[in-house]
Amino acid sequence: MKRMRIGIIGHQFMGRAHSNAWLQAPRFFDLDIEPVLQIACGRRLLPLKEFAENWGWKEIETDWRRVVDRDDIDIIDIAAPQYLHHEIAVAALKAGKHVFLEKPMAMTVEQAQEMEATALISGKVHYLNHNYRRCPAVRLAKNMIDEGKIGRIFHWRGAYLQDWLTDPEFPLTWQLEKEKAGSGAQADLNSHSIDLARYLVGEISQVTGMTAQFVSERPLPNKNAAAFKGGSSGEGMGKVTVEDASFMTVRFVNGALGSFEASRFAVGRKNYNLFEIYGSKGSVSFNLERMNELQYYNNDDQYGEKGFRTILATDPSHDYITNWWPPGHIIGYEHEFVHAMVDFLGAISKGQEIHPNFTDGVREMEILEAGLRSAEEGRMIELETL
Ligand code: SOE
Repeated sequence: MKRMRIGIIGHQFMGRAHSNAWLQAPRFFDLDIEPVLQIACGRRLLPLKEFAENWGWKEIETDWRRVVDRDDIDIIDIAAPQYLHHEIAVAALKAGKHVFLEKPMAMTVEQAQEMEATALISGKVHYLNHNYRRCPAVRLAKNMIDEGKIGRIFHWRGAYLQDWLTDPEFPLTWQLEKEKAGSGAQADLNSHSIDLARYLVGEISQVTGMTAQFVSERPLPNKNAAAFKGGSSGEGMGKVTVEDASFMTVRFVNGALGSFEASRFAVGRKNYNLFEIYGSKGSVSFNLERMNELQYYNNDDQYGEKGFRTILATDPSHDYITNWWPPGHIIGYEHEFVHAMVDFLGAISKGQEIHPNFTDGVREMEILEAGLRSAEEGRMIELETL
């Protein structure tokens, strides 16, 4: 079995989700490549050391350049904040590494374009991790749409709603700083919805956007503060420089009309990543908080017996399920990351592409940027004019 050594950059929420997935992938799936958790990289030595020991990373390093420059590293896993994505991904691809990159792709369209060009020239596998594409229930929706079960699509409705920033005392973590996050709910949450909309409905041609900021300054964070995990330093306040909510309406190239709602102030919604797709022959609806289920309305059902039904996507016929448990023994958030690692290693072994890749990422960045530009300028943006 071919072994491939991984260097991971970042050890917070995504570092944990990725480490778990690299370990579980060979335990539940037959792989041609064995992933080796070789070296973990982060800025703070003590938490990095604890992270490496907990997950079994063999070495640690505080300078990502030294990880990228190592000849014995085959894959670079970028699980760091997006302000680091461009520099690390370009360097890793130029050093001949395959790149597994956490979303969102970059800070700007220009950065994303350079990452895509470098990836295409490198001939290496480049993957942008939008984990929700690899939910069995989302794959079921994709298969039903591709088989024509929904017919001509009229509408997409995406709503990615959380509420972890509603408390004005929640500290100013990096997700709230433009120079580190690029933007707020738009890049963090609408990026996921845009990826799912492109995957399930198609490309977007026109965008209008509107944003809001509800809390303009917050307590400075302590060193342990992170997404969903507060902790103030007591050293004063800092300015929030991103939007708290970002809504868009779009026209798809195929004529469908769509809407996107992204907010971290939707009190009561924890990780409510919802989409609804309405077509001529039927409709589907998915919500990550009930991630094993797909709602389906079949417009060809018997008159008087029509209604949305709940499909539990845990049968052997549903993608990935045979490698886990019997029907009804549901899977969770972390399993999508395992599926991503399995497909990423499969793409390397077969010399194939995996989607979403950096070309998908450029499309996504264009739509993200169009939404924010529309909100700023108060006009609809035609995407090909970007
Ligand atoms: C915070 O909003 C966050 O961690 C996102 O950054 C992730 O992409 C999402 O999957 C969960 O919530």
